[in-house]
Amino acid sequence: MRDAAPQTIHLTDYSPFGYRIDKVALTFRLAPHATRVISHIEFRPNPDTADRRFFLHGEGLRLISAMIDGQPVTPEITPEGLTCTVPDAPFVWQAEVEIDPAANTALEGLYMSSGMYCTQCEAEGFRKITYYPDRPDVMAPFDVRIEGDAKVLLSNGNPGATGPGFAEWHDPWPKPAYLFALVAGDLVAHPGEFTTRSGRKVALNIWVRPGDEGKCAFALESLKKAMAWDEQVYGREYDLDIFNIVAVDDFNMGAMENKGLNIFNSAAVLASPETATDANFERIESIIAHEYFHNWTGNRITCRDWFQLCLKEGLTVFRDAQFTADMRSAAVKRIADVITLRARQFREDAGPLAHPVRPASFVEINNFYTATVYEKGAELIGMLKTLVGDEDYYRALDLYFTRHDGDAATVEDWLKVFEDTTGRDLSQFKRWYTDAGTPRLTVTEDWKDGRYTLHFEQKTPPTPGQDEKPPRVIPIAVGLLGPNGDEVVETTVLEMTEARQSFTFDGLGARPVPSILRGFSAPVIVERETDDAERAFLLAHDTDPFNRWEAGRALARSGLLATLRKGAAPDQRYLDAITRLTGDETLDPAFRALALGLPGEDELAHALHEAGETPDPQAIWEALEGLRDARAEAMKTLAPTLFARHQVTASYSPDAEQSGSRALANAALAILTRLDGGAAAADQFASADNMTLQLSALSCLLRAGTGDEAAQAFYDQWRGDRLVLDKWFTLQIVNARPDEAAALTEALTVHPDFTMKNPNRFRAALGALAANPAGFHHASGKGYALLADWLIRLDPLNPQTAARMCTTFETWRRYDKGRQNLIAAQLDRILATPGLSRDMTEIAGRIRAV
Ligand code: B3K
Ligand code: ZN
Repeated sequence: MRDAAPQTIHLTDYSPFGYRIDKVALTFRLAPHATRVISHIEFRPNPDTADRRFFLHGEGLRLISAMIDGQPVTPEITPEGLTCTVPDAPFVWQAEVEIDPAANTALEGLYMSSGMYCTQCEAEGFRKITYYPDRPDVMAPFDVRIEGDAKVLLSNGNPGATGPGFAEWHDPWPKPAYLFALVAGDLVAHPGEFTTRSGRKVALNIWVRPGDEGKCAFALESLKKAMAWDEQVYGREYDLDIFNIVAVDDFNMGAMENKGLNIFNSAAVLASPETATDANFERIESIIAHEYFHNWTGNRITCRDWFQLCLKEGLTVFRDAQFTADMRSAAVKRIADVITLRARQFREDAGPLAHPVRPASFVEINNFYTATVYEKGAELIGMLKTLVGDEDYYRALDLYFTRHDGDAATVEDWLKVFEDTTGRDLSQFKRWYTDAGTPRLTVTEDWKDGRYTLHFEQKTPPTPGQDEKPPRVIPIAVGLLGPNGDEVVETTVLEMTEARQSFTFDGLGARPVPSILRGFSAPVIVERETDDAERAFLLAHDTDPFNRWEAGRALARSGLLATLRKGAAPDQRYLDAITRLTGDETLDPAFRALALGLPGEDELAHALHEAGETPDPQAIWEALEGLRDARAEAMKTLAPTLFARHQVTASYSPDAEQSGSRALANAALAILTRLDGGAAAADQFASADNMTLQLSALSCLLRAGTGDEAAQAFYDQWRGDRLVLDKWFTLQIVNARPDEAAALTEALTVHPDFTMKNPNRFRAALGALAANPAGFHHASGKGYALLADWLIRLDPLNPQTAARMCTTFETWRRYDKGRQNLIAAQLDRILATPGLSRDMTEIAGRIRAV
């Protein structure tokens, strides 16, 4: 149990630790319920501070013995750690503790998953392994000896001596404790090799449970591509003799970048055509790259404190997005990223959990691995790159790597390398890091005597604890199109720094149509009076693929809002435009598949709320269904043609080209299912030889209400495969009708294959309910009560995953009084739970407080 009134940590309270560490040596004697950890740590006073308090973090440890310079000591122990009197000179701390990995259900620290030992130390898990200054600014080289009877014993760095029942590892690169890792189990390797550009041969291994060896090839290839890409684009080479990746079934997130020993959720590594979809393959490629890229942006240069988390996460997300853009289609990647940013980060920024990219305080740092820190953090890097230009961006990065290699750095250090490289003053840009909230960019225009002027006004609404928002620097990429669709002004970046600012374009023959915020050059909301004719024009002619997609999305959204507000029939202009665009065989199929996506239920609810209206989740669901039906009617000739034309006949590859074709064919199948009652989907389900086809067919059938038999067949076929079974749970729930979703979820949570101990399975059921907004927000309140029940049950076992899932409630203030009361009652019930974790107390409390 955590303490009753959790403490708030403030950025302004930072002070360096009083000691530095020259060396750490750890011995692990593994036993499921009684693992012994013996530490030998060489401390010396830190010359940068006079503070000589000696506090070591430690939680849930049984201290067996402690010595300083070989003499037994009796430290003072609290639930958070220990203090001890120490010499005012270099000294050696030695301790032995006992821990219980088999009882560790929080999946933080050393725990067991399917019989193997593994660790997760970021952010503050190392303190559950041994007493240590568990803070990222304390860096040290680690030697590790593992004693245990598992076949494979792994830790960070390069391998040392091994023998029966033991293995030693040496990591020469000083690292903070959060990058420590240990794995022990009867694993098998899918091996490979990479030679760096300076000729270092690196052994690569993907370690999995026996039986999964056949699902590693793609991850290994992705790793090699990432290693080569980081050399080519950022000049960064790998720095150890070995790089190990381990797949673990029970894991709280996607993966973890421990030095030389990445640990992955098995869902983010294992893939075969039969068991993984194209989207899974793409996600694996990008997560493998993300964790690998952390070797430089995160590990070699780490964070001074957890407030600087965006320094490694924002930058690494930006780098992995660049990688995916290079490996696949840049336009498709950008559109997909903006869809996610708006769905997750804009939502967060508009609600009670809004916080700056660099938060100023936190209670539980695990609650700050958010869309704001990650995705908006990445947008800030993209804006900097746009503002300084590519050449200066890479020069600044070179300086960052040389100046800060081996450092625990800050956002100030990061901005300073850009200032020193370019001579720019970035103090105004820094507001993006310190101020929460999504700026609204209002655009008006003038046209007079061949002179076209764009007037911009920026305003950021208040967020919790931040009422005033001074103007920010906003890079606005703009292009202008002539009346017949030609581009008359190519993409130009306007740099807005004031609250109000105008930009003029001269010498135009006719009033242009503006294409504003091309490539989504800043994470803002553009507000501009426009009409559907102009949107349809941009959808047909814009040369910027992002804005072309955006025009289609806006057209769909405005029609849907008209249906919701006035009961208007589905918008014919949208139907015509989307049919034309989707049938245009000169366009990339992946782009067309994305263009066929409709604004989500949550996006529409958000739009109504922003406009001061109260969204009705059921009405939103019906409006979308109505539009889908109308679109099927409008595409009744095109859909079967598209479906047939984009079938892939070559043998399966998850590459961009084949994935794009399958995405379009599957989007056509969803349309077709509304016309043929599911005949084509049933055929595809029966004949599919890969998961992308099988799953999309099942999804169509479930959505049509004719999927029960297929769902049973799918279960019978895949009941032995944990990852595929997760899909089975999710698909049924996300496709359930609003009035059935909560009951179905409840039924599935008592299915013998459901377990809350596995975060993937928990998310597959309860996360899927959250992803079905009309079901979750059903007026009965059943969805709210079910989620709250499960969060209360999960919290004592795994507070991190429980708290993350609790954010589903963050939009509660959007809805009508009835729903608000129902949700408030559930939040109160959660908050009144005795022994509620620090994680949940913070999240549920912040949500309830608004
Ligand atoms: N750095 C880890 C996330 C750790 C989350 C701790 N709650 C994975 C990543 O972003 O690469
Ligand atoms: Zn990361």
